[in-house]
Amino acid sequence: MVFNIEMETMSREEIQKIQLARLKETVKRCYENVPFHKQNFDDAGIKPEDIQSLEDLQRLPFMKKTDLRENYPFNLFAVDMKEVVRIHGSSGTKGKPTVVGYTKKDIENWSEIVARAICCAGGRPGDIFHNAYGYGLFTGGLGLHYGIEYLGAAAVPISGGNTPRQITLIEDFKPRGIAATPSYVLNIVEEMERMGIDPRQTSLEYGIFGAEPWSEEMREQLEEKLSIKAVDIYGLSEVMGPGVSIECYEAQDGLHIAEDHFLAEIIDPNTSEVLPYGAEGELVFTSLTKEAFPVIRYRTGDIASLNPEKCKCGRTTIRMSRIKGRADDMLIIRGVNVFPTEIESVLLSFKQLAPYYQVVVERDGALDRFEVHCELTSEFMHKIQDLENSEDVLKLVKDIGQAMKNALGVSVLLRINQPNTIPRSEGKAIRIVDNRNKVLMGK
Ligand code: DLL
Repeated sequence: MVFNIEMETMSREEIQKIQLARLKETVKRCYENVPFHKQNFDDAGIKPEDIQSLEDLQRLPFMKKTDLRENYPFNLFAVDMKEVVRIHGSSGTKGKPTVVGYTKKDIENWSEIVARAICCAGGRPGDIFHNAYGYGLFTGGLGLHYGIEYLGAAAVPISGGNTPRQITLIEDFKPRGIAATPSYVLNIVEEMERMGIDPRQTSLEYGIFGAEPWSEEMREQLEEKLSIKAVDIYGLSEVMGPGVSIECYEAQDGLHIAEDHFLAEIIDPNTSEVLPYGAEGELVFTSLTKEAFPVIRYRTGDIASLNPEKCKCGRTTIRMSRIKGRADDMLIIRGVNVFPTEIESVLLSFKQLAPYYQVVVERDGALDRFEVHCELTSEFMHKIQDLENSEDVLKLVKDIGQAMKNALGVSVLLRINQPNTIPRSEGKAIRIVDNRNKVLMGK
């Protein structure tokens, strides 16, 4: 097993040297093998030989999700299909799925990247690892799976769903690690409580959670409820899958990018201008080692910032902040930009609320109306008895309203429901329900 841990503690000069050599190879591979890239480079008047420094990256054109759709299914692949050993993609709920491919070498690299990520989260060889990410076209399940095996840990490939069975296996197999979306882990915790099992008493010691935006307050709840360390893992199928970056368990302060495989930039989403470290903007990734599906300056749509400071864990790799949200999911409420994670932070700071919520968007004449739907915990419901006529609930609504206004700079409509009314997730939670284009059927 080759484990390139030293890549994580190199000096900036050393890592940049490796990055430049790999960037040159990637650019050449794209230019020579993918007509889409050749055309884009020619249009921009750039040849692979023009890339002589990492700064030259900025001369290259961006790639977007629409480029993947327009080249569906395999036209962006840079190798012969005979060399492709795996295909993943998005579910395609918004049109054609986006398709990505991997060679044997790509899978080997990805496995190593994820194995390193699990170590970063506190995992080690010999662990039993409960993998509740969905197995299938989605990269979560198989991505983690190969990394767990590469590390020399035992993968429990349970996938998502069938929550009572998940709990039986956690009780019986006694895993140290667990991976799932944060929203699904909450669902597992709730089911444990329903079954009379104390979630703090399981064998679990660390959790690797991601694939959807989540807040610091959500981390606190998960760590408290399960008595574990919870770290954030990021990735996207277009760039590879899970493992592009991950927090370390020592600092839990930003996600270390696997910089020997991915180059990150932050750009202004409106002007495409590259922004300095610390500035918030859209994350852009260039792959450095991928063979089957290399990406050049891929615009992720995810909003974050970059921090080049050495971490207290000893790693020197650039860290990205938690993802604030996807640019597509940004709500504009009476002129103010709001991400669901910001709403989550406020809601989860109220112990009377269960950690489930949705933002429902309706058309109200010519305007959009945003309603935040949340629910009470069973304990609080039990205490107040009557949701409609409780002084405590009135006070709660007022307090949350004020806290939202302070945090977001705008007031939002709040709907507080009975316990168990917001849909539970088995994968990525649906945070925004957009009813604006819903056609009303019937009489
Ligand atoms: O979600 C890959 C993954 C699997 C990451 C398991 C982590 C764990 P996609 O289905 O292609 O891939 O979705 C990628 O999900 O562009 C982000 O918007 C969002 N996302 C992924 N990880 C995080 C995270 C996988 N930690 C899209 N925080 C990305 C916030 C995340 N958003």
